Amino acid sequence: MAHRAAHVPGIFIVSAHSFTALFLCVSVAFSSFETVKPDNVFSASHTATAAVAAARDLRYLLYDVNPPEGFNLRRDVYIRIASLVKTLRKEGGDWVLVLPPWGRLYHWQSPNIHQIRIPWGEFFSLTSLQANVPVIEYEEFIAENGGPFIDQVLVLQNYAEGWTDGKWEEKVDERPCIEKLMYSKDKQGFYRGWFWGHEETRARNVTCMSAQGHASIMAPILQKNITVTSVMLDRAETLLHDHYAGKDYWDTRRSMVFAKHLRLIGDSFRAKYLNSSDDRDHTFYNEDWTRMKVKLGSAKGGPYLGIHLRRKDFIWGHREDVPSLKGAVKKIHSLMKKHKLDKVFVATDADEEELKELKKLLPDMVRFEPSLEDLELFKDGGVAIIDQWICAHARYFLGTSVSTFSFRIHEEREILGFDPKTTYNRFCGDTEKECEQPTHWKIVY
Ligand SMILES: Nc1nc2c(ncn2[C@@H]2O[C@H](COP(=O)(O)OP(=O)(O)OP(=O)(O)O)[C@@H](O)[C@H]2O)c(=O)[nH]1
Ligand SMILES: *[C@@H]1O[C@H](CO)[C@@H](O)[C@H](O)[C@H]1NC(C)=O
Ligand SMILES: *[C@@H]1O[C@H](CO)[C@@H](O)[C@H](O)[C@H]1NC(C)=O
Ligand SMILES: *[C@@H]1O[C@H](CO)[C@@H](O)[C@H](O)[C@H]1NC(C)=O
Repeated sequence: MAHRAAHVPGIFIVSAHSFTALFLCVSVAFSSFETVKPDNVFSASHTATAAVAAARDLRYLLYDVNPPEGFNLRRDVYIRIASLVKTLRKEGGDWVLVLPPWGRLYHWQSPNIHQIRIPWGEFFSLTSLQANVPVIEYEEFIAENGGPFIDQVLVLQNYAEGWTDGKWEEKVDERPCIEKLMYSKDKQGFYRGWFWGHEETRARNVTCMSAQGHASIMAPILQKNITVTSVMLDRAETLLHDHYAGKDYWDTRRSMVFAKHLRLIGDSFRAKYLNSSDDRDHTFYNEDWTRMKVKLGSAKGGPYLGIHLRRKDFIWGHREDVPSLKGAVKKIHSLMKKHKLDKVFVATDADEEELKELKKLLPDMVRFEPSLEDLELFKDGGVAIIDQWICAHARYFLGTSVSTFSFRIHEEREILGFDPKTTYNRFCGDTEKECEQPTHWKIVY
Protein backbone atom coordinates (compact mmCIF):
# COMPACT_ATOMS: atom_id res chain seq x y z
CA MET A 1 0.00 0.00 0.00
CA ALA A 2 1.59 3.15 -1.20
CA HIS A 3 0.55 5.41 1.65
CA ARG A 4 2.22 3.13 4.16
CA ALA A 5 5.48 2.68 2.35
CA ALA A 6 5.68 6.34 1.45
CA HIS A 7 6.10 7.74 4.94
CA VAL A 8 9.04 5.59 5.90
CA PRO A 9 11.94 7.25 4.08
CA GLY A 10 10.39 10.56 5.06
CA ILE A 11 11.36 10.32 8.71
CA PHE A 12 15.00 10.85 7.95
CA ILE A 13 14.41 14.32 6.64
CA VAL A 14 11.25 15.69 8.22
CA SER A 15 10.79 17.43 11.52
CA ALA A 16 8.98 15.84 14.43
CA HIS A 17 5.93 17.86 13.59
CA SER A 18 5.45 16.71 10.03
CA PHE A 19 6.36 13.20 11.15
CA THR A 20 3.24 13.18 13.31
CA ALA A 21 1.23 14.66 10.47
CA LEU A 22 2.28 11.77 8.26
CA PHE A 23 1.01 9.36 10.85
CA LEU A 24 -2.29 11.15 10.93
CA CYS A 25 -2.58 10.61 7.17
CA VAL A 26 -1.94 6.95 7.74
CA SER A 27 -4.62 6.63 10.36
CA VAL A 28 -7.16 8.60 8.35
CA ALA A 29 -6.53 6.24 5.47
CA PHE A 30 -7.63 3.41 7.74
CA SER A 31 -10.67 5.00 9.28
CA SER A 32 -12.88 3.20 6.79
CA PHE A 33 -11.93 -0.17 8.17
CA GLU A 34 -15.46 -1.12 9.27
CA THR A 35 -16.38 -2.92 6.13
CA VAL A 36 -13.02 -4.60 5.75
CA LYS A 37 -12.97 -8.04 7.24
CA PRO A 38 -9.98 -8.51 9.50
CA ASP A 39 -8.69 -11.42 7.43
CA ASN A 40 -8.31 -9.50 4.21
CA VAL A 41 -7.07 -6.23 5.55
CA PHE A 42 -3.70 -6.64 3.89
CA SER A 43 -5.17 -6.95 0.42
CA ALA A 44 -8.50 -5.18 0.54
CA SER A 45 -9.09 -1.83 -1.05
CA HIS A 46 -10.70 0.45 1.46
CA THR A 47 -13.92 1.65 -0.07
CA ALA A 48 -16.26 1.92 2.89
CA THR A 49 -18.50 4.90 3.37
CA ALA A 50 -19.54 6.44 6.64
CA ALA A 51 -23.15 5.74 5.75
CA VAL A 52 -22.49 2.02 5.67
CA ALA A 53 -20.94 2.19 9.11
CA ALA A 54 -23.77 4.27 10.53
CA ALA A 55 -26.36 1.84 9.25
CA ARG A 56 -24.76 -0.88 11.33
CA ASP A 57 -24.99 -1.10 15.05
CA LEU A 58 -21.39 -0.19 15.70
CA ARG A 59 -20.21 -0.14 19.29
CA TYR A 60 -16.94 1.06 20.75
CA LEU A 61 -14.90 -0.51 23.52
CA LEU A 62 -12.32 1.73 25.17
CA TYR A 63 -10.04 0.88 28.06
CA ASP A 64 -7.34 2.20 30.34
CA VAL A 65 -4.85 0.68 32.76
CA ASN A 66 -3.75 1.55 36.30
CA PRO A 67 -1.41 4.58 35.89
CA PRO A 68 1.77 3.06 37.43
CA GLU A 69 1.84 0.15 34.97
CA GLY A 70 4.60 0.21 32.36
CA PHE A 71 4.67 -0.02 28.60
CA ASN A 72 5.17 -3.75 28.38
CA LEU A 73 2.50 -4.74 30.85
CA ARG A 74 0.13 -2.48 28.92
CA ARG A 75 0.95 -4.43 25.79
CA ASP A 76 -0.14 -7.53 27.71
CA VAL A 77 -3.43 -5.91 28.75
CA TYR A 78 -4.10 -5.10 25.08
CA ILE A 79 -4.02 -8.84 24.38
CA ARG A 80 -6.65 -9.47 27.06
CA ILE A 81 -8.98 -6.77 25.77
CA ALA A 82 -8.54 -7.79 22.12
CA SER A 83 -9.66 -11.23 23.22
CA LEU A 84 -12.78 -9.75 24.82
CA VAL A 85 -13.57 -7.86 21.61
CA LYS A 86 -13.22 -11.09 19.63
CA THR A 87 -15.69 -12.76 21.99
CA LEU A 88 -18.14 -9.87 21.61
CA ARG A 89 -17.89 -10.08 17.82
CA LYS A 90 -18.33 -13.85 17.82
CA GLU A 91 -21.55 -13.30 19.68
CA GLY A 92 -22.73 -10.98 16.92
CA GLY A 93 -21.97 -7.53 18.34
CA ASP A 94 -20.26 -5.16 15.94
CA TRP A 95 -17.61 -3.96 18.38
CA VAL A 96 -14.53 -1.94 17.61
CA LEU A 97 -11.56 -1.59 19.95
CA VAL A 98 -10.46 2.00 20.50
CA LEU A 99 -6.70 2.12 21.09
CA PRO A 100 -5.87 4.04 24.31
CA PRO A 101 -3.33 6.78 23.50
CA TRP A 102 0.08 6.24 25.10
CA GLY A 103 1.51 8.63 27.60
CA ARG A 104 2.35 9.85 31.05
CA LEU A 105 4.04 6.57 31.83
CA TYR A 106 6.11 6.62 34.95
CA HIS A 107 9.23 5.32 33.15
CA TRP A 108 9.09 7.78 30.29
CA GLN A 109 11.11 10.50 31.92
CA SER A 110 13.24 11.90 29.11
CA PRO A 111 13.08 15.62 29.74
CA ASN A 112 11.59 18.20 27.42
CA ILE A 113 9.76 15.88 25.13
CA HIS A 114 6.07 15.72 24.84
CA GLN A 115 5.00 12.22 25.78
CA ILE A 116 1.23 12.17 26.03
CA ARG A 117 -1.60 11.50 23.59
CA ILE A 118 0.71 9.35 21.47
CA PRO A 119 -1.26 7.36 18.91
CA TRP A 120 -0.57 3.63 18.53
CA GLY A 121 0.55 4.15 14.94
CA GLU A 122 3.77 5.69 16.24
CA PHE A 123 4.75 2.40 17.88
CA PHE A 124 2.84 -0.35 16.10
CA SER A 125 1.67 -1.15 12.60
CA LEU A 126 -2.04 -0.38 12.45
CA THR A 127 -2.65 -2.59 9.41
CA SER A 128 -1.20 -5.49 11.34
CA LEU A 129 -3.38 -4.83 14.39
CA GLN A 130 -6.36 -4.52 12.04
CA ALA A 131 -5.78 -7.97 10.63
CA ASN A 132 -6.49 -9.40 14.09
CA VAL A 133 -9.40 -7.36 15.39
CA PRO A 134 -10.97 -4.05 14.29
CA VAL A 135 -9.16 -1.19 16.01
CA ILE A 136 -9.15 2.58 15.65
CA GLU A 137 -7.09 5.36 17.13
CA TYR A 138 -8.76 7.52 19.76
CA GLU A 139 -8.79 10.57 17.45
CA GLU A 140 -10.79 8.57 14.93
CA PHE A 141 -13.20 7.53 17.62
CA ILE A 142 -13.83 11.18 18.47
CA ALA A 143 -14.46 11.95 14.81
CA GLU A 144 -16.76 8.97 14.21
CA ASN A 145 -18.54 9.42 17.50
CA GLY A 146 -19.31 13.07 16.83
CA GLY A 147 -17.37 14.36 19.80
CA PRO A 148 -15.26 13.45 22.82
CA PHE A 149 -18.01 11.72 24.76
CA ILE A 150 -17.93 8.27 26.27
CA ASP A 151 -21.33 6.95 27.22
CA GLN A 152 -20.35 4.70 30.08
CA VAL A 153 -17.20 4.15 32.12
CA LEU A 154 -16.96 0.98 34.15
CA VAL A 155 -14.21 1.18 36.74
CA LEU A 156 -13.17 -2.40 37.36
CA GLN A 157 -12.08 -3.48 40.82
CA ASN A 158 -11.73 -6.63 42.86
CA TYR A 159 -14.30 -7.71 45.42
CA ALA A 160 -14.05 -5.83 48.72
CA GLU A 161 -14.51 -9.08 50.60
CA GLY A 162 -11.86 -10.97 48.60
CA TRP A 163 -12.61 -14.55 47.64
CA THR A 164 -15.50 -15.68 49.74
CA ASP A 165 -14.70 -18.90 51.66
CA GLY A 166 -11.37 -18.96 49.83
CA LYS A 167 -13.20 -20.37 46.81
CA TRP A 168 -12.42 -18.99 43.37
CA GLU A 169 -15.34 -18.30 41.12
CA GLU A 170 -15.79 -16.05 38.12
CA LYS A 171 -18.22 -13.22 38.68
CA VAL A 172 -19.09 -9.60 37.90
CA ASP A 173 -21.30 -7.31 39.96
CA GLU A 174 -22.02 -3.64 40.13
CA ARG A 175 -20.64 -2.54 43.49
CA PRO A 176 -19.84 0.64 45.39
CA CYS A 177 -16.42 1.99 44.48
CA ILE A 178 -13.72 0.69 46.81
CA GLU A 179 -11.03 3.23 45.99
CA LYS A 180 -11.45 6.97 45.62
CA LEU A 181 -13.05 7.57 42.22
CA MET A 182 -10.63 9.18 39.74
CA TYR A 183 -13.51 10.92 37.97
CA SER A 184 -15.45 13.96 39.11
CA LYS A 185 -18.66 15.59 37.93
CA ASP A 186 -18.47 18.95 36.16
CA LYS A 187 -21.12 21.72 36.17
CA GLN A 188 -22.97 20.14 33.26
CA GLY A 189 -23.14 16.81 35.04
CA PHE A 190 -20.48 15.13 32.88
CA TYR A 191 -17.62 13.17 34.39
CA ARG A 192 -14.10 14.49 33.92
CA GLY A 193 -10.98 12.39 34.32
CA TRP A 194 -7.54 11.60 32.90
CA PHE A 195 -8.73 10.09 29.60
CA TRP A 196 -5.18 9.65 28.24
CA GLY A 197 -4.53 13.40 28.47
CA HIS A 198 -7.52 14.30 26.31
CA GLU A 199 -8.90 16.93 28.62
CA GLU A 200 -11.91 17.63 26.43
CA THR A 201 -13.19 14.08 26.89
CA ARG A 202 -16.22 13.60 29.09
CA ALA A 203 -18.12 10.56 30.28
CA ARG A 204 -21.86 10.49 30.62
CA ASN A 205 -21.88 7.93 33.41
CA VAL A 206 -19.31 6.26 35.65
CA THR A 207 -19.93 3.21 37.79
CA CYS A 208 -17.73 0.73 39.62
CA MET A 209 -17.87 -2.95 38.93
CA SER A 210 -16.25 -5.77 40.82
CA ALA A 211 -14.91 -8.34 38.41
CA GLN A 212 -13.12 -11.58 39.08
CA GLY A 213 -12.19 -13.72 36.12
CA HIS A 214 -11.00 -13.80 32.51
CA ALA A 215 -11.60 -10.91 30.12
CA SER A 216 -14.59 -12.43 28.36
CA ILE A 217 -16.69 -12.51 31.56
CA MET A 218 -17.42 -8.90 30.62
CA ALA A 219 -19.07 -9.95 27.34
CA PRO A 220 -22.61 -10.64 28.65
CA ILE A 221 -22.58 -7.37 30.61
CA LEU A 222 -21.53 -5.40 27.55
CA GLN A 223 -24.06 -7.14 25.29
CA LYS A 224 -27.07 -7.34 27.62
CA ASN A 225 -26.88 -5.09 30.66
CA ILE A 226 -25.42 -2.09 28.87
CA THR A 227 -26.96 -0.78 25.67
CA VAL A 228 -25.11 2.49 25.08
CA THR A 229 -22.72 2.82 22.13
CA SER A 230 -19.37 3.53 23.77
CA VAL A 231 -18.13 1.80 26.90
CA MET A 232 -14.79 2.25 28.60
CA LEU A 233 -13.27 -0.31 30.96
CA ASP A 234 -10.95 1.46 33.35
CA ARG A 235 -8.41 -0.54 35.38
CA ALA A 236 -8.68 -3.16 32.65
CA GLU A 237 -5.67 -5.04 34.07
CA THR A 238 -8.16 -6.39 36.64
CA LEU A 239 -9.29 -8.86 33.97
CA LEU A 240 -7.22 -11.99 33.35
CA HIS A 241 -6.23 -13.55 30.05
CA ASP A 242 -8.93 -15.65 28.42
CA HIS A 243 -6.36 -18.26 27.53
CA TYR A 244 -2.75 -17.32 28.15
CA ALA A 245 -0.42 -18.47 25.36
CA GLY A 246 -3.30 -20.06 23.42
CA LYS A 247 -3.95 -19.49 19.72
CA ASP A 248 -5.92 -16.32 20.35
CA TYR A 249 -3.22 -14.94 22.59
CA TRP A 250 -0.58 -15.57 19.96
CA ASP A 251 -2.67 -14.23 17.09
CA THR A 252 -3.01 -10.95 18.95
CA ARG A 253 0.63 -10.96 20.04
CA ARG A 254 1.81 -11.64 16.50
CA SER A 255 -0.41 -8.83 15.21
CA MET A 256 1.47 -6.35 17.44
CA VAL A 257 4.03 -5.69 14.73
CA PHE A 258 6.32 -2.80 15.56
CA ALA A 259 5.92 0.30 13.40
CA LYS A 260 7.99 0.01 10.27
CA HIS A 261 10.14 3.09 10.85
CA LEU A 262 11.29 1.69 14.22
CA ARG A 263 12.14 -1.69 12.71
CA LEU A 264 14.10 0.05 9.96
CA ILE A 265 16.11 2.07 12.47
CA GLY A 266 16.87 -1.14 14.38
CA ASP A 267 17.84 -2.94 11.18
CA SER A 268 20.22 -0.24 10.01
CA PHE A 269 21.78 -0.14 13.48
CA ARG A 270 22.30 -3.90 13.32
CA ALA A 271 23.94 -3.59 9.92
CA LYS A 272 26.15 -0.69 10.87
CA TYR A 273 27.34 -1.67 14.34
CA LEU A 274 26.69 -5.37 14.71
CA ASN A 275 27.38 -6.83 11.27
CA SER A 276 23.92 -8.29 11.32
CA SER A 277 21.62 -8.73 8.34
CA ASP A 278 18.49 -10.83 7.91
CA ASP A 279 19.95 -12.73 4.98
CA ARG A 280 23.06 -13.87 6.77
CA ASP A 281 21.31 -14.29 10.12
CA HIS A 282 18.28 -16.19 8.76
CA THR A 283 15.85 -13.86 10.47
CA PHE A 284 13.11 -13.53 7.93
CA TYR A 285 10.22 -11.27 8.70
CA ASN A 286 6.93 -10.72 6.98
CA GLU A 287 5.09 -7.55 7.88
CA ASP A 288 1.92 -9.53 7.13
CA TRP A 289 2.01 -11.56 10.34
CA THR A 290 -0.78 -13.82 9.10
CA ARG A 291 1.78 -15.27 6.71
CA MET A 292 4.63 -15.37 9.16
CA LYS A 293 5.28 -18.91 10.34
CA VAL A 294 8.87 -19.92 10.89
CA LYS A 295 10.26 -23.22 12.11
CA LEU A 296 11.76 -23.08 15.60
CA GLY A 297 15.51 -23.16 15.35
CA SER A 298 15.66 -21.80 11.82
CA ALA A 299 16.78 -18.33 12.88
CA LYS A 300 20.48 -17.96 13.51
CA GLY A 301 20.68 -14.35 14.62
CA GLY A 302 23.39 -11.72 14.30
CA PRO A 303 26.93 -12.30 15.59
CA TYR A 304 26.35 -10.63 18.93
CA LEU A 305 25.08 -11.28 22.41
CA GLY A 306 21.82 -9.46 23.22
CA ILE A 307 21.35 -8.29 26.80
CA HIS A 308 18.42 -6.74 28.61
CA LEU A 309 19.64 -5.46 31.94
CA ARG A 310 16.71 -4.01 33.86
CA ARG A 311 17.80 -1.65 36.68
CA LYS A 312 16.04 1.28 38.41
CA ASP A 313 13.06 -0.03 40.43
CA PHE A 314 14.38 -3.59 40.00
CA ILE A 315 17.43 -2.84 42.13
CA TRP A 316 15.90 -0.37 44.53
CA GLY A 317 14.08 -3.22 46.25
CA HIS A 318 17.36 -5.17 46.60
CA ARG A 319 15.83 -8.12 44.85
CA GLU A 320 17.91 -11.22 45.10
CA ASP A 321 17.17 -12.31 41.50
CA VAL A 322 18.82 -9.23 39.98
CA PRO A 323 22.63 -9.14 39.67
CA SER A 324 25.09 -6.42 40.63
CA LEU A 325 26.74 -4.71 37.66
CA LYS A 326 29.93 -6.63 38.37
CA GLY A 327 28.01 -9.90 38.45
CA ALA A 328 26.22 -9.03 35.22
CA VAL A 329 29.45 -8.19 33.39
CA LYS A 330 31.07 -11.41 34.57
CA LYS A 331 28.17 -13.38 33.13
CA ILE A 332 28.31 -11.40 29.87
CA HIS A 333 32.00 -12.17 29.42
CA SER A 334 31.50 -15.86 30.04
CA LEU A 335 28.62 -16.04 27.53
CA MET A 336 30.62 -14.20 24.87
CA LYS A 337 33.41 -16.69 25.31
CA LYS A 338 31.09 -19.68 25.31
CA HIS A 339 29.25 -18.63 22.16
CA LYS A 340 32.33 -17.18 20.46
CA LEU A 341 30.79 -13.77 20.08
CA ASP A 342 32.97 -10.69 20.16
CA LYS A 343 30.17 -8.14 20.34
CA VAL A 344 27.55 -7.46 22.97
CA PHE A 345 24.51 -5.25 22.58
CA VAL A 346 23.11 -3.93 25.86
CA ALA A 347 19.60 -2.60 26.39
CA THR A 348 19.17 -1.12 29.83
CA ASP A 349 17.29 1.49 31.79
CA ALA A 350 20.27 2.07 34.10
CA ASP A 351 20.61 5.60 35.44
CA GLU A 352 23.55 7.88 34.58
CA GLU A 353 25.67 6.76 37.47
CA GLU A 354 25.25 3.05 36.83
CA LEU A 355 25.73 3.57 33.13
CA LYS A 356 29.08 5.21 33.80
CA GLU A 357 30.15 2.28 35.90
CA LEU A 358 28.89 -0.19 33.30
CA LYS A 359 30.85 1.56 30.56
CA LYS A 360 33.97 1.22 32.68
CA LEU A 361 33.38 -2.48 33.28
CA LEU A 362 32.32 -3.23 29.70
CA PRO A 363 33.97 -0.63 27.48
CA ASP A 364 33.22 -2.41 24.21
CA MET A 365 29.49 -2.81 24.70
CA VAL A 366 27.27 -1.56 21.89
CA ARG A 367 24.26 0.53 22.85
CA PHE A 368 21.55 2.33 20.95
CA GLU A 369 21.94 5.88 22.19
CA PRO A 370 19.50 8.18 20.44
CA SER A 371 20.35 11.78 19.74
CA LEU A 372 17.99 14.34 21.20
CA GLU A 373 16.41 14.65 17.78
CA ASP A 374 15.87 10.90 17.49
CA LEU A 375 14.41 10.86 20.98
CA GLU A 376 11.93 13.54 19.98
CA LEU A 377 10.91 11.46 17.00
CA PHE A 378 10.75 8.02 18.57
CA LYS A 379 10.05 8.97 22.20
CA ASP A 380 10.98 6.68 25.09
CA GLY A 381 8.52 4.07 23.82
CA GLY A 382 10.08 4.00 20.36
CA VAL A 383 13.59 3.74 21.78
CA ALA A 384 12.45 0.83 23.98
CA ILE A 385 11.06 -0.88 20.87
CA ILE A 386 14.30 -0.36 18.92
CA ASP A 387 16.23 -1.86 21.87
CA GLN A 388 13.84 -4.81 21.92
CA TRP A 389 14.08 -5.30 18.16
CA ILE A 390 17.89 -5.41 18.28
CA CYS A 391 17.89 -7.85 21.24
CA ALA A 392 15.36 -9.96 19.35
CA HIS A 393 17.85 -10.47 16.51
CA ALA A 394 20.86 -11.49 18.61
CA ARG A 395 22.40 -14.94 18.30
CA TYR A 396 21.90 -15.41 22.02
CA PHE A 397 19.72 -13.42 24.41
CA LEU A 398 19.91 -12.94 28.15
CA GLY A 399 17.24 -10.95 29.97
CA THR A 400 16.29 -9.91 33.49
CA SER A 401 14.19 -12.00 35.85
CA VAL A 402 10.42 -11.31 35.63
CA SER A 403 10.76 -8.20 33.52
CA THR A 404 7.88 -7.79 31.09
CA PHE A 405 10.37 -5.92 28.89
CA SER A 406 12.41 -9.14 28.64
CA PHE A 407 9.24 -11.26 28.18
CA ARG A 408 8.25 -9.23 25.13
CA ILE A 409 11.72 -9.93 23.66
CA HIS A 410 11.21 -13.67 24.27
CA GLU A 411 7.98 -13.53 22.29
CA GLU A 412 9.56 -11.57 19.46
CA ARG A 413 12.34 -14.16 19.18
CA GLU A 414 9.82 -16.99 19.27
CA ILE A 415 8.04 -15.33 16.34
CA LEU A 416 11.36 -15.01 14.47
CA GLY A 417 12.01 -18.73 14.97
CA PHE A 418 14.97 -18.87 17.36
CA ASP A 419 15.99 -22.03 19.15
CA PRO A 420 14.43 -21.65 22.64
CA LYS A 421 17.83 -22.36 24.21
CA THR A 422 19.03 -19.02 22.84
CA THR A 423 16.03 -17.10 24.16
CA TYR A 424 14.68 -18.17 27.54
CA ASN A 425 17.66 -17.09 29.61
CA ARG A 426 17.97 -14.62 32.43
CA PHE A 427 20.58 -13.15 34.74
CA CYS A 428 20.81 -14.70 38.17
CA GLY A 429 21.32 -12.66 41.31
CA ASP A 430 24.87 -12.74 42.72
CA THR A 431 23.78 -14.87 45.66
CA GLU A 432 20.63 -16.43 44.23
CA LYS A 433 20.47 -20.11 45.04
CA GLU A 434 17.82 -21.53 42.75
CA CYS A 435 17.97 -19.47 39.59
CA GLU A 436 14.95 -20.71 37.73
CA GLN A 437 15.04 -19.85 34.03
CA PRO A 438 12.09 -18.39 32.09
CA THR A 439 9.36 -20.60 30.67
CA HIS A 440 9.28 -21.44 26.99
CA TRP A 441 5.88 -20.47 25.53
CA LYS A 442 5.39 -22.07 22.14
CA ILE A 443 3.39 -20.29 19.48
CA VAL A 444 0.04 -21.81 18.62
CA TYR A 445 -0.68 -21.04 14.96
N1 LIG B 1 15.13 1.90 26.05
C1 LIG B 1 15.00 1.06 27.07
N2 LIG B 1 14.09 1.30 28.00
C2 LIG B 1 13.97 0.42 29.00
C3 LIG B 1 14.79 -0.71 29.12
N3 LIG B 1 14.42 -1.38 30.22
C4 LIG B 1 13.41 -0.70 30.76
N4 LIG B 1 13.14 0.40 30.02
C5 LIG B 1 12.16 1.43 30.27
O1 LIG B 1 11.56 1.17 31.49
C6 LIG B 1 10.21 0.83 31.29
C7 LIG B 1 9.87 -0.25 32.28
O2 LIG B 1 9.75 -1.43 31.74
P1 LIG B 1 8.35 -1.96 31.33
O3 LIG B 1 8.64 -3.33 30.98
O4 LIG B 1 7.67 -1.18 30.34
O5 LIG B 1 7.56 -1.75 32.64
P2 LIG B 1 6.81 -2.84 33.30
O6 LIG B 1 5.61 -3.23 32.50
O7 LIG B 1 6.62 -2.39 34.69
O8 LIG B 1 7.83 -4.01 33.11
P3 LIG B 1 8.94 -4.52 34.04
O9 LIG B 1 8.98 -3.54 35.15
O10 LIG B 1 10.22 -4.56 33.25
O11 LIG B 1 8.41 -5.86 34.35
C8 LIG B 1 10.08 0.49 29.81
O12 LIG B 1 8.83 0.78 29.29
C9 LIG B 1 11.09 1.41 29.21
O13 LIG B 1 10.54 2.69 29.06
C10 LIG B 1 15.76 -0.92 28.12
O14 LIG B 1 16.51 -1.87 28.13
N5 LIG B 1 15.83 0.00 27.12
C1 LIG C 1 -26.98 -8.01 34.31
O1 LIG C 1 -28.33 -8.34 34.08
C2 LIG C 1 -28.73 -9.55 34.71
C3 LIG C 1 -30.12 -9.89 34.22
O2 LIG C 1 -30.94 -8.78 34.24
C4 LIG C 1 -28.66 -9.36 36.22
O3 LIG C 1 -29.04 -10.52 36.89
C5 LIG C 1 -27.22 -9.02 36.60
O4 LIG C 1 -27.11 -8.72 37.95
C6 LIG C 1 -26.72 -7.82 35.81
N1 LIG C 1 -25.29 -7.69 36.04
C7 LIG C 1 -24.69 -6.54 36.29
C8 LIG C 1 -23.22 -6.57 36.56
O5 LIG C 1 -25.27 -5.48 36.32
C1 LIG D 1 -25.31 4.74 35.07
O1 LIG D 1 -24.95 3.40 34.77
C2 LIG D 1 -25.49 2.45 35.65
C3 LIG D 1 -24.90 1.12 35.30
O2 LIG D 1 -25.15 0.78 33.96
C4 LIG D 1 -27.01 2.49 35.60
O3 LIG D 1 -27.53 1.60 36.53
C5 LIG D 1 -27.48 3.90 35.88
O4 LIG D 1 -28.87 3.99 35.70
C6 LIG D 1 -26.80 4.91 34.97
N1 LIG D 1 -27.15 6.25 35.36
C7 LIG D 1 -27.61 7.14 34.51
C8 LIG D 1 -27.89 8.49 35.06
O5 LIG D 1 -27.78 6.89 33.32
C1 LIG E 1 30.58 -9.69 8.92
O1 LIG E 1 30.14 -11.02 8.83
C2 LIG E 1 30.57 -11.68 7.65
C3 LIG E 1 29.87 -13.03 7.55
O2 LIG E 1 29.63 -13.61 8.77
C4 LIG E 1 32.07 -11.79 7.67
O3 LIG E 1 32.54 -12.46 6.51
C5 LIG E 1 32.67 -10.38 7.72
O4 LIG E 1 34.06 -10.45 7.84
C6 LIG E 1 32.09 -9.61 8.91
N1 LIG E 1 32.51 -8.22 8.84
C7 LIG E 1 33.04 -7.59 9.86
C8 LIG E 1 33.41 -6.16 9.64
O5 LIG E 1 33.21 -8.13 10.96
